[in-house]
Amino acid sequence: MGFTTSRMLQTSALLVSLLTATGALAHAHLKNQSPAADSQATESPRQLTLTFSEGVEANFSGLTLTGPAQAKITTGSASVNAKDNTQLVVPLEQPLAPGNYTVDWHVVSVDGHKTKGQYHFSVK
Ligand SMILES: [Cu+2]
Repeated sequence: MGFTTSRMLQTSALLVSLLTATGALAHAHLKNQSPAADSQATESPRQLTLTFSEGVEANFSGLTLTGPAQAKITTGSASVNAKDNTQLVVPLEQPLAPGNYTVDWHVVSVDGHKTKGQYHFSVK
């Protein structure tokens, strides 16, 4: 009986670690973005495009854009590309003044997991 119990515990510990590893792989990580992180755009972008490793849910995903002097920039609402649900698109309603910008993004991937992060770009 002791043998069976410890064997069962081992098996469930293995299952838990396997499930955990699979869950971590399924999270939406930011793969690339436009304007690119740490890049300098020569003219104001019309939109911000963020591409993730997994599909994301538009209703629970978005970003805040902070500009020069910590000013919060009003953007259009985030949407997911109808042809590619790994792409989150945020239109800009007015041209960005020259300076440094910070993007704080948060997404919920199609598997229901939340991820978030931050990157910077600048406009010349
Ligand atoms: Cu996940």
